[in-house]
Amino acid sequence: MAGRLIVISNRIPMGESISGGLVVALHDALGCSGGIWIGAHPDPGDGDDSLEELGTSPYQRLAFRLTEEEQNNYYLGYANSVLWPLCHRRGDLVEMRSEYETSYRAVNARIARIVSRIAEPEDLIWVHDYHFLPLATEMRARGLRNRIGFFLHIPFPALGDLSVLSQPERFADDLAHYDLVGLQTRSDVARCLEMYRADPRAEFMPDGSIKFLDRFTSVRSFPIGIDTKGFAADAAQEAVNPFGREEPGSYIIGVDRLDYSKGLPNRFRAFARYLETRPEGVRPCLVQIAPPTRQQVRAYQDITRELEEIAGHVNGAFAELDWTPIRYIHRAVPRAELARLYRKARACLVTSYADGMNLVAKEYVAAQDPENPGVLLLSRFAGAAEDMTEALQINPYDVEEVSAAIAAAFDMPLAERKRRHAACLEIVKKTDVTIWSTDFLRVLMRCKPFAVPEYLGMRSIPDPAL
Ligand code: GDG
Repeated sequence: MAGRLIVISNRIPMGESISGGLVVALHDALGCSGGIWIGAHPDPGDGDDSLEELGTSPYQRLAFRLTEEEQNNYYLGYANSVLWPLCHRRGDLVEMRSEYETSYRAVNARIARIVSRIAEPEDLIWVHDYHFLPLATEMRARGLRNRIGFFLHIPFPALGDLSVLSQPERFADDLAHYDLVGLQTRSDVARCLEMYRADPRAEFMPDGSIKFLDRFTSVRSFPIGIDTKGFAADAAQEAVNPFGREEPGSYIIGVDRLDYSKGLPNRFRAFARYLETRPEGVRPCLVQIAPPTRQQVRAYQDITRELEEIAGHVNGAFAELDWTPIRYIHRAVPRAELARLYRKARACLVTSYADGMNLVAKEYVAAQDPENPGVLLLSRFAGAAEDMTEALQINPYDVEEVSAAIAAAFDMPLAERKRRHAACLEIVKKTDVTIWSTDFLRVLMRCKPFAVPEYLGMRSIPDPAL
């Protein structure tokens, strides 16, 4: 790569410890090319254009600070109370306020100013997620001609749902300022292309790219994955015992940020239904790790309360002196413990109503002992279900079906568990996070440089690949 890689994401690793799939992948990609990672500092600031250095080796980490007002209106507001519910098919939870969108645009304009100051013509710019949809529009307006890629980690919205936005036509326009738009699945790509097909400003080119007004963009799927080897190694570490003396017999695991898109209430209901219908069967625990997230947003306070109530009811109805059916942990657990928890669990429940990919599904598979693996119960609405066809796919809206799938997981013979696990593991390896980032960057590097209208009298940068 001739230039540096500049990554922009809302979250940025703060300390020296590099863990978590995405962080590891971007860390590796940046480590190879030498580059810059820009993200939001968790503490508030006065919202100026300055960047704070968090570390320089093996690449630079730079943080901008949001004001409290920006944190409320841009982050909790437009990003997480408009775009997040919109993309997760929860239009009923969208909270429209004009100050949210104003702040969202203003923060994107500020980050564009900052990036324009530091980017050199040969640098590749990789923007992450729904916090920064209009960032390329703002960067192009400031004259940046670099190749700019975008990756959306969450589901691409359905065409009809975009009408929730005050100016839905800006969605297609903003995305078309990127040279490459990466999405998680083929279904996401289909929805994105449907949006462009319905837009008279877009034209499809013979090479599959889209001409939008005077610009070209490509849309492709790049299913994200995990650091498979690293995760499997953590899981096999026998020294780590997350339960101490309180180890349950057989248990099912669930690991999710406490988000309404993850279908947790129905998961608890389905588990209760299993206990009800199988009084003679295995008495497993459901170990649910659900660290809090976005707690200032009303919808997240509601789901937290609802889940506590359901867990209370289920435990009240079924618990015995020596057995608690649901162990609900409303905080984060260390990564090595998590890996170990996955390995020992007889099944993993993923019940998302909508999910870009769902890394938990891949982590669970990577963590298993191939000689005695557990069973993955995977919502058919998670992006991971598109390729992991040998998981036990479930409809999370159907409590009876999920409860029957729990029973099937406990009854499943070893040979079938091994066969299903081997097939899923193959997919997890094929979509390893390093493959994901290198594939994306390779395609981005091959994109034609940003087309500059002739009448502006500018020259586009030469393409070394041509
Ligand atoms: C978004 C998209 C897409 C969870 N609790 C703990 C913990 N975690 C880790 C898991 C996993 C990650 O958080 C969650 O990733 P998911 O993919 O399941 O879901 P989102 O957070 O919604 O992520 C999603 C992803 O972006 C990547 O593109 O797959 O669809 O929504 O890695 O292990 N980690 C630790 N303790 C916890 O308590 N250490």
